[in-house]
Amino acid sequence: MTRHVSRRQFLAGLAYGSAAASLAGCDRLTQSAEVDAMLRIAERWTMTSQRLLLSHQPLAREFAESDLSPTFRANGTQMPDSEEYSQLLDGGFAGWRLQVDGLVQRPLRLSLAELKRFPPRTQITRHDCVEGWSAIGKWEGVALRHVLDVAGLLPDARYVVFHCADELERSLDGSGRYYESIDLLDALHPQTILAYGMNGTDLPVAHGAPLRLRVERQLGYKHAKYLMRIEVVATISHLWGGKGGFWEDRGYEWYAGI
Ligand SMILES: Nc1nc2c(c(=O)[nH]1)N[C@H]1C(S)=C(S)[C@@H](COP(=O)(O)O)O[C@H]1N2
Ligand SMILES: [Mo]
Repeated sequence: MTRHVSRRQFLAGLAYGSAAASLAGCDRLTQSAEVDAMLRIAERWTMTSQRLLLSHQPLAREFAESDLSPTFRANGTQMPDSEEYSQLLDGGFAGWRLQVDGLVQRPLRLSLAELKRFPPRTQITRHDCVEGWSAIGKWEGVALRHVLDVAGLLPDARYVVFHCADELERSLDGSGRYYESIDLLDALHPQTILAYGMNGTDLPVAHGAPLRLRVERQLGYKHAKYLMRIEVVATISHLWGGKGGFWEDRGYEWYAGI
């Protein structure tokens, strides 16, 4: 004997428990068991696709101390030439503050000492530059996620922009300033850190002192050095060339996945 199950009964059966009991007080639309079941299915789809996205967030490979490159090349700016940076460097970065603003609940101005009091993370990873060289280094810093948690993201937050101290290209309007941006998937990734240490010492000037980004699943140019300000935004199209970064504005890919 085959028992015919109507589409309505089938959908209703997918809903957890008794639709009638759980729907008291709801409006007319959701009082239909069918609509209720559809909503539950949609919810499951959303959850499943989100889980899928997150489960495809692999960790970049981490290495051992014995793998450290004997020399780690410096690239791009190796000494920002602004008066402001020189003064900060002369003062041992005691006067430096990382500004965190934009779409956050609590804008921050963090000193190096404050950043070092946050839970530290150390990782040994390989840096790959598009110009065709790689080097393995040890980075110590704080998870960007932690800083964003302290600041509190507002609902429209989608990207994190990194404003740097250096001008890589001379310009009158500031468009030669180095900057970068990543989306929240990378910003909240456990290996995305704001590094103040390299190979067991304070971050050297050539490598971005006092603070640089490490976003390990992307190419070298995403790893902004000489951080001054972190801005949380909803879109990146209003910034300089509109492509989300110094090199992106000059033709490189915004998503530089390795
Ligand atoms: N502020 C700033 N960040 C920067 C650059 C730069 O010129 N200025 N160069 C980028 C490039 S192309 C690379 S490969 C890495 C180099 O980092 P390193 O100097 O520690 O090797 O920094 C990236 N971040
Ligand atoms: Mo690079």
